[in-house]
Amino acid sequence: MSIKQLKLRKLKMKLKHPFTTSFGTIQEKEFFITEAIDIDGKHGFGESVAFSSPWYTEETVETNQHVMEDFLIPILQENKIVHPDEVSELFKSIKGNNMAKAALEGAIWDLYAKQKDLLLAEALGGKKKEIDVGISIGIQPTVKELIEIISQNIEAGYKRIKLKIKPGWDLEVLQEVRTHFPDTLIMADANSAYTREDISHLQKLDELNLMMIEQPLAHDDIVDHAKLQSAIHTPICLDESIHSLEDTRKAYELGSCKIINIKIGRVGGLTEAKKIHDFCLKHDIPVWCGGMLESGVGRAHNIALTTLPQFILPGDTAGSSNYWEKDIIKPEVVAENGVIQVPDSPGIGYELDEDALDEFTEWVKVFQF
Ligand code: OSB
Ligand code: MG
Repeated sequence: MSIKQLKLRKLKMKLKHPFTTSFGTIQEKEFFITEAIDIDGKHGFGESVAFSSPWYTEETVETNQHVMEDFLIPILQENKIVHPDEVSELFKSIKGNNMAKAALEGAIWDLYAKQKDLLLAEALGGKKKEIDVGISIGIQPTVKELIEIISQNIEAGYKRIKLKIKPGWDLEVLQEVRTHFPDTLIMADANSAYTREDISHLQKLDELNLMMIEQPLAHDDIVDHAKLQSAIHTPICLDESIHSLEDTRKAYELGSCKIINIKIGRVGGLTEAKKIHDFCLKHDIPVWCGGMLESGVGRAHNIALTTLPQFILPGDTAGSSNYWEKDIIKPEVVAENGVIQVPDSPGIGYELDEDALDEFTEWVKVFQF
């Protein structure tokens, strides 16, 4: 693929509204935009999705930088790549650190698609021209405010509403929400806030007709989730616990969940995401694409992945304006009535907005190949 240069660009962007989950509040997103450049001057872009603190999983912005600079980029410098599927193979000697791996692999996938004059979606084998999306709503100061925000997002046409929950902000809140919105597709995401001691409490959520409950138990568990799934009717969706096709297979065999949330960063890149997708397609497991409060570049990758056929449930990739005053891509991602049109130019299909990039960039490092 003749990569000539790789750029790491560190950005910091302030979210329009703080986003509160069971593990804490995120107000600012620090991340890397990766850029792979070939001898013809074509550019491929990726994004690192880890947060500043290891609250969601163990990776952070700093561990991403360390692992990319000290281990992954040297591997890329030493090896020729013909197809982006080879990247995850090359990275196998480095354990874990999936978000760091995905950030680099993503830039290479985008570059590959542009070299072949294909949409990234097409390069992955995706056929959809538009995708359905929902929205994820953080924990709010009051139920009244939550209900107001849900109303606005139903009005905006989002295809499903995901609500963050935690002990003390769950059953009663959801009951009130359900009373206000009897027919809305609603799901809850606990981000690992419960334990097996809470099984009888979680059984009470069955009365709420939720589409699913996402990651109720520990971030690294699939055993207790199986126990919980056999005790509740609401489908469990795994997020944090799934890092690979192997994890997916084991969760499926154990009965730990009925739905999988695929996040490109958490599984180490698009190649592994596609493998998980293909397994789920074969075994009739519904999947959807999760979000990590990404900028436009990460959002574009999510859109491309979601064009694959088994993404039958609406994902978390809401429009740019839900997160940012100004995104770093042109045009920004727009969801109209909960539908995003897949862009139709090569690669990720969006241009980088140089002014916005300059505004949010803290530093740039260049690696020669
Ligand atoms: O668990 O899906 C999650 C945001 C931050 C950390 C974890 C999660 C989330 C979201 C929002 O639910 C995703 C998004 O809108 O990008
Ligand atoms: Mg989640």
